[in-house]
Amino acid sequence: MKRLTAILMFAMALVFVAAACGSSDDGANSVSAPIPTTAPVPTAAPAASASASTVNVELSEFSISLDATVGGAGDITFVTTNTGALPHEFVILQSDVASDALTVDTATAKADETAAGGAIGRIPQADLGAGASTSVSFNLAPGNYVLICNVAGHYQSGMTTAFTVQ
Ligand SMILES: [Cu+2]
Repeated sequence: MKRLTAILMFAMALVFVAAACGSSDDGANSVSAPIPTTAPVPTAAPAASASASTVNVELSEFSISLDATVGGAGDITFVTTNTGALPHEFVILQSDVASDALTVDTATAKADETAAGGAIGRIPQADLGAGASTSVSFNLAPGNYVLICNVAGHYQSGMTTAFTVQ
């Protein structure tokens, strides 16, 4: 008997819902929501996109990828993340040499940082183990830069990319 009552209650509830739906159709005109006639006007693109002050850097085997290749002169924060399985390092060279044309010292299997113009910033591999993320800021003057990982063999394997400050 309890079960029958429950079924009846359920059936009545369905009828009520159906009736409610029907009546809402009738009243549709009275509840029309205001329709926006103009889309939101997008604000001007931030200048940061042209010359970033924060650059996200992803290091892995064997590449360095940036989310911005042009930075604005002054303090630039590099947020580096090692998504690879090996420790990497992050070296900033101010150099007019093409990023893939640095001289490699055959004895050490490393790019010759001095010949390239000298390192002006570095995150050592002790701070960039697998999965690590490190953020550093450097004050950079306008010019051409090459960003590399100079763990032995890594530069030659492709861990290099160009960066420009303007
Ligand atoms: Cu590396």
